[in-house]
Amino acid sequence: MVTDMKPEWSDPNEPEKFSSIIRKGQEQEGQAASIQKNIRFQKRISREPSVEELYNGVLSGNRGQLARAITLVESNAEQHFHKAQELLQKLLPHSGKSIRIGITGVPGAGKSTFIEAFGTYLCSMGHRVAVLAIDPSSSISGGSILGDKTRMEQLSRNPRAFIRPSPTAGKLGGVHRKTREAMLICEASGFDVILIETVGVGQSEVIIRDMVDFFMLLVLTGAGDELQGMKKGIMELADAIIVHKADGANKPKAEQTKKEYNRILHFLQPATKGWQSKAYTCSSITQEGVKEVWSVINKFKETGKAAGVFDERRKGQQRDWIYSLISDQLHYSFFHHPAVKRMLPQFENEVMAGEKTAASAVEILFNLFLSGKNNNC
Ligand SMILES: Nc1nc2c(ncn2[C@@H]2O[C@H](COP(=O)(O)OP(=O)(O)OP(=O)(O)O)[C@@H](O)[C@H]2O)c(=O)[nH]1
Ligand SMILES: [Mg+2]
Repeated sequence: MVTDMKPEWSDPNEPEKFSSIIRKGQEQEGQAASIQKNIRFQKRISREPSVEELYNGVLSGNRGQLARAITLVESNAEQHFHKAQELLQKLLPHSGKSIRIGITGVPGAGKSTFIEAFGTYLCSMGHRVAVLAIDPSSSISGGSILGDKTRMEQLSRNPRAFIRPSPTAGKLGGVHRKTREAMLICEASGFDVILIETVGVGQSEVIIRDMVDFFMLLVLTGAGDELQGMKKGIMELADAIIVHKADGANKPKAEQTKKEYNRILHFLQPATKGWQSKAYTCSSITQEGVKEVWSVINKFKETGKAAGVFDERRKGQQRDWIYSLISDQLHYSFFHHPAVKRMLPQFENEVMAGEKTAASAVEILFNLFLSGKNNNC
């Protein structure tokens, strides 16, 4: 008989998302004792770890506890939010010691392949590398870089690396907060290079720029049209532009594209005060240029630290974070307010029918929200 029994732990807010059903077994003679023993064992391993256990696990570099700690901050359950914040508060003094690198580019630019090559190189140099992702499509399609693990095969097997697919958005803050908090946990666990990948299609590159020290844009060869079509905005965010896949027959074209980007970059507002963003060529297949990217990042860190720009940016990011959390929280509270939820569809129709102005609908909704009342109007 099929029952709807669930495991000891499943997200109470999304119980239907539990991924399997459990079938009752047929008890064989003499099995009772061993089943009891097994149940006790299961209980021991499936118990949720305490904040203290996670804290100690993360600090000692225990990968299992690190993954659990990130799962906790990614949880959409309300009771986990407070536990996660308690953990983060304790870990905060141990975070911040890494170089945070953002990598963006159009789909197919080779971001994942670059991370595989770059990350593997850094591990061979004795670094510990954590790879996180902001996937703007994940909250819609459920996709993530999980599939990319196959493209980061070597890196995902490297004991010095840790790859975490992108979280899905939830109610207590979106993907933004979760990625940022996952980054702090990885730092506390001893990862000294954090790589954050995002597809450059919209707002995600602005979000990523706000949480990293160094931001790079991966582009493909293609002069003229493609370059003209590239949004100036995204180029102005980049500390380096990497003309990727500079190998084989593509190499001379890549050199040419590099020159063209350099010409444009020269006229743009620098992304970081005192740093001239430049274009470089690189191939993740032949590894040519991979080392150079790391030297550029080190140079950037050195000059930025000396000029105080590096620490200034981090402080500014911490401050801005408060505001993005406030807006996340306000957004969530407003749209989940029972009266707002109830009245909004009606107001939408009235506004569309030209019976009410949008501004007056918003005013009524805000009055309802601020009064805390759940009644209809
Ligand atoms: N020739 C050449 N091909 C490359 C290089 N890097 C990546 N590729 C190829 O480009 C394709 C896309 O690479 P990905 O790493 O998946 O690109 P991505 O930017 O992560 O793509 P999305 O995750 O879909 O946004 C793959 O077929 C790679 O084999 C390179 O350095 N040289
Ligand atoms: Mg990818």
